[in-house]
Amino acid sequence: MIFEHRLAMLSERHEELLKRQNRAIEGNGVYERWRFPVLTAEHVPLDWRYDLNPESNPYLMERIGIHAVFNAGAIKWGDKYVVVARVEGADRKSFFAVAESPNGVDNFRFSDKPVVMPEWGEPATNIYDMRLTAHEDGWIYGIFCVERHDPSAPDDLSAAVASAGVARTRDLVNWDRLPDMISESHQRNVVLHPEFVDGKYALYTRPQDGFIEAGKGGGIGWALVDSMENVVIKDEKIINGKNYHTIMELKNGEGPAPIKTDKGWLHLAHGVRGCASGLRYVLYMYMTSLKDPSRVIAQPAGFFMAPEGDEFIGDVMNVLFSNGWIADPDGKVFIYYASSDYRLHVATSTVDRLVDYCLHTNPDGLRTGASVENILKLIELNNPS
Ligand code: M1P
Repeated sequence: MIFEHRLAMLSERHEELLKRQNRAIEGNGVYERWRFPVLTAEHVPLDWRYDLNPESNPYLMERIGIHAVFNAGAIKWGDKYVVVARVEGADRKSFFAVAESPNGVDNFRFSDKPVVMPEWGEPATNIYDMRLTAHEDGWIYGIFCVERHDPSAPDDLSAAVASAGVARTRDLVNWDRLPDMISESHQRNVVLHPEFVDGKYALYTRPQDGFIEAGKGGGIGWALVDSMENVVIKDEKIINGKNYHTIMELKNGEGPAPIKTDKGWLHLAHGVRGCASGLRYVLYMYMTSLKDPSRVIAQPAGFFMAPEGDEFIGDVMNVLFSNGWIADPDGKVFIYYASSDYRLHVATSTVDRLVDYCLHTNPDGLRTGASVENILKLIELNNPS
């Protein structure tokens, strides 16, 4: 009786959630947020969480707890909007799961099973934050963070090493795992550029001295490599660094693979600063040159998006993070961003609007006086004498 009642209730609620229609909220002209998160722990299929046999689970208890669904890579697949989400269990282990939607803003449904990512080398303790790149070599690459306990600090249970894992697929189901990238630094937030540059694969990197702390490292780096089959990051140059009293004072990292436009490459990234309540993660944008994708040509001051309302609250408060977006052929852009390491949202814009935002927003003058000058100039333009 309990079993039947609970199963009917759970199935009905789950289906209602999956079918819930989303709606756009009028924004600042640059993008629109959408009212409901597109994926949460509650969207995860019931048969991943519950033993659905009344004999072995008469109370229909949740046997496997799922805590959060967040930082997702994204790609258009035929006419479907597909994300490869980071799903985190109650046991704090993350794994990847593919979900697709017919319209990019609601009705996301997970595939039948989570992604089975083949191991490489010492099995990872945790894997997360996949960036998907449909490369001109014909493969779809997924680059993600691979986390293992730091072997040099066996007694420190929070000491970890972050490296970049590499896998590639042609169908988003079967993944070939390639060797993890070799780097002198901790590497998280590594992203593959979609085109060859000077005949080489181009990577956005994020060298750090420690697992959390950027130390002397940090900034978004750029490295060219001959092959994705044995990546050794050697000559890295910082193309987008940190600055005092900015939204990226502490560290920053590339978001999804950049979008090509006729005015340059559009980039979405995250910037981190420290404050009394901890680390604050916001999203920002910049553009690089078509001729040289490592040369920044525009960067609006400050954040593009920061947490609002419920987005502030979650497992890790005050965080927006994005590692996936989709540009449709008609120029519409779907930005998949996660809030507070807990849920996945969508915001929409267009290539034209994002380029306009990048090219016509003042850069950071790095001091109060410069910010006030910009406001005065705008007031003058709006009130010609
Ligand atoms: O908790 C916020 C984010 O922290 C890390 O990002 P970064 O490497 O830039 O500090 C990642 O663990 C990311 O998944 C997480 O959202």
